[in-house]
Amino acid sequence: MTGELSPIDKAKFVAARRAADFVEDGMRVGLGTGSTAAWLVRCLGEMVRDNGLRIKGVPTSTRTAELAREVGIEVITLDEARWLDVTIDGADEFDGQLNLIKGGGGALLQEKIVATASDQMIVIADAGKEVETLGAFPLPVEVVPFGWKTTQALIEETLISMDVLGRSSTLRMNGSQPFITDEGNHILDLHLNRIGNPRQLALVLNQMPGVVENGLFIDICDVVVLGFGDGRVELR
Ligand code: ABF
Repeated sequence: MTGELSPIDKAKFVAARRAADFVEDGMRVGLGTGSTAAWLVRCLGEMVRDNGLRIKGVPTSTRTAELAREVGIEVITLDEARWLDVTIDGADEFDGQLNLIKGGGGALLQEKIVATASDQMIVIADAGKEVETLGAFPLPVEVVPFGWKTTQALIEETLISMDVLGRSSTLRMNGSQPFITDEGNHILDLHLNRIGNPRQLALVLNQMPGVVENGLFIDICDVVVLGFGDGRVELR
C-alpha cells in the first residue's frame, strides 16, 4: 500500500496507521477528510479485508464516502449510527490545548458534527501541523450564499474588536467559480496570522447571521497522533 513514500506522506501514513490501532471490532467510526484521513481509510480497509475487522464508517464528505466504499468499509449515515465510538480526522493546525483549525479541505461542517457526536476524537497529523498559536493557516468559515459579501464585511468589522493580527478574508474559489461545500455553501478564509483567543473567536463567529460554522475546533479533540518523516509517531 505504501511503496516508497515521501517524508511528508510517510509522516501522514504512520500517524494514520497508529490511529487505526484505536479502532476495535464492532465500532462505529467517524471517517475524516483530507490526505491524512485518506491514509486512515485505506488502513482500516486493509484491516477489514485482511483481519475481518467489522466496523461501520460514517464519512465526513462525499469523497471520503467514495474511498471508504472502494476499500470495503460499510458506510452508514450519522443518523443511522446515532452516536460514534471514535472519529479520526486530520487537521490544518493544532495548539498545546489541542484546539484545532480544520476545514482546509472544505468539509468542516460535517467534520465538526461528526467529531462532536463521538465518544473520542482523534486527530492524525504530520509534525508540521503543530503550532504554538493558531492562525497562520487561514481560518475557514462556512457561510450561506445569500448575502455572503455582507456577511464577509460584518465578519471583517467584528475582527477589529478581536485579539487577532490580520483582518482580511477571501472567498474560497474552485478554479474560476466559488468553492461550494457538500451543503451548497461558500467558504470565507480569514487571514488572521495569529488567533490570541480561539475560544472567544469561535463563539463570536457562530453568532453572526449568515455564518454556518467555523473551522475552530475547541474542546473536541482528545488526542493528536503526530507522524514524522523518519517514521516516528508521538501522541499529544
Ligand atoms: C481535514 O483534514 C480538514 O479539516 C483539514 O483541512 C484537512 C487536513 O488535510 P491534510 O490531512 O491533507 O493535511 O480534516
